[in-house]
Order: sequence, then C-alpha cells, then structure tokens
Amino acid sequence: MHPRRNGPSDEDGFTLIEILAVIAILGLLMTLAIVNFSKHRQAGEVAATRARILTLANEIQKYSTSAAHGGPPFDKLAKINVHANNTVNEGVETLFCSIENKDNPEGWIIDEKWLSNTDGDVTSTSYHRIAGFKNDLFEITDTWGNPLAYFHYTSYGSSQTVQMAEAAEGEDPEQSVKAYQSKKTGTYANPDSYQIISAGPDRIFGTDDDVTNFDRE
Ligand SMILES: [Ca+2]
Ligand SMILES: [Ca+2]
Ligand SMILES: [Ca+2]
Repeated sequence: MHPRRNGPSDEDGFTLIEILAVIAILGLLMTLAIVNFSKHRQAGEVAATRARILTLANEIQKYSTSAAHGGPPFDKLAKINVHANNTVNEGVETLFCSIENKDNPEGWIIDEKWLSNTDGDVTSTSYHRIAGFKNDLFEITDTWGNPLAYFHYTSYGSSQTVQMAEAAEGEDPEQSVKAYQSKKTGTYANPDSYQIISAGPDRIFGTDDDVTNFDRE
C-alpha cells in the first residue's frame, strides 16, 4: 500500500502556469506548421510559373526557327497588324497573338487557365484558335494570375505597363516594367532574343522574387 499524501503536491494536477506554457508551445508549433506549409506552397507556385515560362520558351523557339518568322515574336501589336486601343499589357498580348495566330498552325493552343484580360481590350479578329472564343486581347499569366511581361530585344530600352489581376497591398494595379539589366555590368539579359518576367509571389515587378527566362546577376 502506498502511503497517503498529506495535502496537495505538484503531481496532483497542472498549475495555471504549466497550462499557459503548454498553450504557448502549441501555438508556436501551429505557427511553425503554417509558415512551413505556406513556404512549400509558394515554392510550388514558383516552380509552376518557371515551368510555364519554359513551355513558352519552347513555343518561341519553334516560332523563331520557322522560315516565316526568323526571330522571336515582337512585343508591339502594330508589328503584327493587330489593332488595339491601348498599350497596356502590349508585350504579352503580342506574344499571345503571335503564338496563337492562325498563320502559325503548328503553334500550341494556350490553356485557357493561363489567360487573363486584365485591361478588358478586344480586337477585330479572334486570336484564340479554340472556336467560339471572343476577340479578347488576352495576356498569358503566371501562377498567381498576373500577366507576364514580355520584351523583344528591340524594346529593351523602353518600359511597358502591365495591369495586374490582383495588386500587392498598397501598390497600383498598373505597374511600369523594364527589361532586366545586370546590376554588375549594365548589360541586358538575352541581348539578342527576348525576356519573359513574372512579378513572382510578391506581385511586384523588379524585386528579387521575380521569375524569369534568364539568369539574373
Ligand atoms: Ca492591352
Ligand atoms: Ca488585354
Ligand atoms: Ca516580384
């Protein structure tokens, strides 16, 4: 038989401080789990955007090497005789119209889920090769649903306006974007071809998390 104890001891239950400590530790563990989960999700989104850009690069390669073109798509709609009533998103709209153009029958039909029309513009012809599609001047987007920026090398000196589907907090939905220039050497990446830039998870162009078709240095 165990002797009966006299009076309460530490083993009789948890003190308030112990309970608070357990709650604090559980809270910390949950926070760590959430942070870890969102880091994983973000890495997955970045990888998916990278894969999207790689697919586009393959299509641009096919376009560039065809006898009819002999170079990457332009980034000005007038160059491919497409009428537009604004210049917002013009680089990536020109890329879309070039790849989806009926004159490029081997071209790949872009997944509808990759497209947006944040500036709501239309032209006289439908450039989407799926029948029945409207005449939207679509943009090709990143995994966060924002239009990519696309620059033909002849436009590296000038800026483009990209209208985001969802602006970062405190930011204007319209962003002015320029082709990437090395901070070390001042030279443009891909000086004789093109640049594709996603604003990345922070939805702001020109920051370190941007996803591109070239190495930034
Ligand atoms: Ca436009
Ligand atoms: Ca548009
Ligand atoms: Ca960014």
